[in-house]
Amino acid sequence: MDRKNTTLGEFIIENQSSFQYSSGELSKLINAIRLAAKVVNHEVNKAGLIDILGAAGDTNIQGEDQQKLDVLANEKFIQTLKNREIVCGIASEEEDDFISVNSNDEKHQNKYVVLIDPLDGSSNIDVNVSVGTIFSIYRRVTPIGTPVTLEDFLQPGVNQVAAGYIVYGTSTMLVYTTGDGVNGFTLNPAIGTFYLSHPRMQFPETGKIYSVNEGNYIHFPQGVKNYIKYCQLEEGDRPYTSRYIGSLVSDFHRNMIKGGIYIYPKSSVAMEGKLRLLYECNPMAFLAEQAQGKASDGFKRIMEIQPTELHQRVPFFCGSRKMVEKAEEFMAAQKA
Ligand code: AHM
Ligand code: MG
Repeated sequence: MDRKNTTLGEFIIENQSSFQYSSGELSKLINAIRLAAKVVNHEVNKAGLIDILGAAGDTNIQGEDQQKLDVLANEKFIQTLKNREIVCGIASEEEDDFISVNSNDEKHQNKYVVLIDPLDGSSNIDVNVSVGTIFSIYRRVTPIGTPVTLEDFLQPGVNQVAAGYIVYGTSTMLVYTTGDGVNGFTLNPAIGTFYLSHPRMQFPETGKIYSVNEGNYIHFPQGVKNYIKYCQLEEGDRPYTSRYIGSLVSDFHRNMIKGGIYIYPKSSVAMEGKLRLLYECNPMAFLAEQAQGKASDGFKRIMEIQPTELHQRVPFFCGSRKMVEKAEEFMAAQKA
């Protein structure tokens, strides 16, 4: 069979039996995400046409302005997951607290929780730059039929059952893993179908792109400053190319295809960095590792961090394995 003709729907069915503890529930869940992705894609595409641009006039829990499309994407994903009754809990970057979905009702035997960043990089919408959705799926740790608790969401990334992102770019792609490699599907907008366009995606072992907001250089730890200087040095295959979209999903996607490293370090003004462990770093780390790449906080593996709060932030170094290891060497040398 020509793999390029495989639709995401077919792929999900074909691969269902390879999931551990497969019961079809995870397949249904990924199908629901696929559906919500199409709805959000439709809205993102017409952002410039209708009056949905601009701030919604509200702020999220981190005190940041919410864009209208953030709110809309949040609603669409939550609604789709809730209506189909396929999860027992949802946590979103845009919600203060987690949401229980009939988890205390014995009739509902759903065992998965979803953590989601409905529209990442949304400050880019007004200027027609790619944005993304990031999702992460865990099995609940508390008993089925009892209310979900914080414990079900505060799991280390190694417990993820599936993770992925949708990039609303020049074309829209859904990229995901269930722990058996990473596959990318491109949306044919004319018929609303995702096709397997990027089977078995892998980060090149090393690359020539570094992605970091260098405007914050002065505030970076010495280890990061030294690594950036290393990237810029004329030696061997360096200097590297600097590419920073400011949209994690897009920067990650490009680096996975071309080879590169993305860094959002801690700084003297943001002691834990900016990105959220549960909604952004863990899912991207799972994808990176499944694509032969690496993700760390500069010192240790992202997926082994035990979360302590829903909206926890963490420094993030992610990309081609050898590049992340080199950055870690610079961090270790400075112990910061
Ligand atoms: P958001 O979740 O509020 O959109 O923030 C996350 C985004 C990432 O997509 C991006 O890599 C980063 O913030 C850019 O931050 P900065 O503008 O500080 O470089
Ligand atoms: Mg985000």
